[in-house]
Amino acid sequence: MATISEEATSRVTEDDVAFYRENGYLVIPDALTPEEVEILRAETTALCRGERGDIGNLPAISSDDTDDVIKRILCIHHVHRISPIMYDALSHPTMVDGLTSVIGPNVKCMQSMLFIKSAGKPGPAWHQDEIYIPTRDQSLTGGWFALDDATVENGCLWVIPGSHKRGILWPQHVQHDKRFDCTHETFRFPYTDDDAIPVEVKTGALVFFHGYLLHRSFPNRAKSGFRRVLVNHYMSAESLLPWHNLKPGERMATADMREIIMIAGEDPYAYKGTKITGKPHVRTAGDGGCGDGRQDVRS
Ligand SMILES: O=C(O)CCC(=O)C(=O)O
Repeated sequence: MATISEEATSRVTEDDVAFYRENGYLVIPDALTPEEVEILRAETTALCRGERGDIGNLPAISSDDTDDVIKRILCIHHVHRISPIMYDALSHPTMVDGLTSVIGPNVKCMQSMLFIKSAGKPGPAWHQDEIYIPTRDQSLTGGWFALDDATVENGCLWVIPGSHKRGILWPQHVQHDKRFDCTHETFRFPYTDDDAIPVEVKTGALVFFHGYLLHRSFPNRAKSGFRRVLVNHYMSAESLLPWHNLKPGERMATADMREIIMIAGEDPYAYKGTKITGKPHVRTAGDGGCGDGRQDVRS
């Protein structure tokens, strides 16, 4: 099976890190080679066909046409659990380079999300990822691989540069805006939509973004095609991860979700072991029928 590159190339400069600290995001163009993009696209199709194993709530399909197969899905969470190619992509050399530059030497990954976002599909409303994945030391970082050009038309990321710097988690409420999927919306923050900028990137780019950065994306308004993205989330290995509901008697201070993958350095909690047991699942698109998808859709 083809795999993604294992060559180490240092791409992230001190200026890049300074930009990230100031703005809360960073674009690394051409992080993926055209061949790597093709491998990840082909794997996306295989996952959407169900060829890599069980995906909870994968919608049924009768058509064999590739476009039909993938366009019915907005996003699959935790694809690395059943796809060796997606698993390898968690620690792509440019990803590791950037993450060790902005987080530190010891980095773990707890999540992958594969967005397809075909024409007409919505994006998530304003949010901060730390609301979903509490890292406690503000090390949460998204690493977002563009598998298509991401444009204003097809629903690229929008960010409020610098919004991470206050270190505040603003409140969230349920939203019924048809432009957005089932994620809650963050509100009552001291910025307006005019403070937001689109992050338009070419296929193969890698975008890093901070867990406290306010970001959202709009629907894919193109007439056809996809805005495919593989986005993984990472944090410092030193910090515990009190993600998911606490078990009876468990204290928040010591809760630590161990479905993690080390991608750089040492795991100070290696003695606890790790386990990757869950299955991937499909994120609900919205379309007026969110149901209990409005709960913590990041898990
Ligand atoms: O790519 C998108 O449309 C949204 C990604 C996002 O919000 C996230 O990964 O937190």
